[in-house]
Amino acid sequence: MRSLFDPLQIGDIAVANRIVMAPLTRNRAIGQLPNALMATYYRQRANPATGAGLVISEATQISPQGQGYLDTPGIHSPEQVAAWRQVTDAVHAEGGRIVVQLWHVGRISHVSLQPGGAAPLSSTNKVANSKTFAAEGFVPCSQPRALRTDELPGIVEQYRLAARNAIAAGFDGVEVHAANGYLIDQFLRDSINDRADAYGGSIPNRARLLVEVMTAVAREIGGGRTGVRLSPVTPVNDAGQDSDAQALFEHAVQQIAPLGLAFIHVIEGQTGGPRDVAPFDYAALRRHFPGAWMVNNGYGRAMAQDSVAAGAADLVAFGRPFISNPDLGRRLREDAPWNALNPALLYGGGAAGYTDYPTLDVATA
Ligand code: 8OZ
Repeated sequence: MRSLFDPLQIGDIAVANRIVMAPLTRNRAIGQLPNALMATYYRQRANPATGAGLVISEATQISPQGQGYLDTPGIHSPEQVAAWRQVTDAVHAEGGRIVVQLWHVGRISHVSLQPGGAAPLSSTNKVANSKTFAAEGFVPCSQPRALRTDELPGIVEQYRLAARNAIAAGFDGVEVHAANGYLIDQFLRDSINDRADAYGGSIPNRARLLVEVMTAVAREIGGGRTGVRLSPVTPVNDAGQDSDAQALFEHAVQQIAPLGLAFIHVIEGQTGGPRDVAPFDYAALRRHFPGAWMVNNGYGRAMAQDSVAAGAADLVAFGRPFISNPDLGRRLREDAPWNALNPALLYGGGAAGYTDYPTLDVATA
């Protein structure tokens, strides 16, 4: 029987176990640059003997316009690429694997974070009824500007160049962030996308940007180093619900499956919330994809073990549990208790609530 602790070949990436550290926004990249504190944080979680078999980095903007929150890292400048090296080297020194999550927030942004104070870019001119975090604290999302059709090749190009930068920075691959109501999701869903061009209306049209991005990234770095994160029914970031999420996401997966992707990562239900927020047949989605299937959202030890043992998932991503338990892998193995999370220290700040959560050894010493 398959176990959470068995190795797996994910496309071109060999992982030592099925435990994944989910992408987690922590807002410690001052000036959009990865730093030594971040390298320590990732290193603490990267050794497969005690931590994750695969680390997915925090969401990382592919361009200046792709930023929506203060102090999130970028991967679009030479300085950022060089700064990521300390993180990828630290993870590899522990015997771990790491992919970077490529992110464009679209309309989930604020003019104060945009170059020249310009309007954030989206599929639509409709403002998101949501908040983001800027220098002045939590602020309502700004009025976006709908991208013109002739601007979309430039967006695809930003993803391609970011993927190239990822390899130059020492990452083992990338995960394209197509979830949680950010740019690609703003094109996918008819609850947001109100376009009249080839990128709006029908399901194939709304999936077009995702398919073009995945194709460009897979061509650039290889499908075997490329994954994608989807969240078919999450309502977060004012994403609403698509009128037929099942048909939309089955079409999307059918279209990208021939690219030979390393993995698909699915958030089941509402991100960080209830798993049963809306009906969705995830098993039907998986039937369209032959690669590694990664699941996420509220998994505990028994549920994760059962999922892998039953073959329902190949990998399980843990988010908040990995924040408060750097040695979550060991705790899963030994069925040890988990440290509680301090939600006040999630976003921004320094080492407190970031690199100071105790391992089992420290806690029992
Ligand atoms: C929490 C806070 C800010 C951003 C996501 C990148 O939900 C995020 C995010 C989460 O995917």
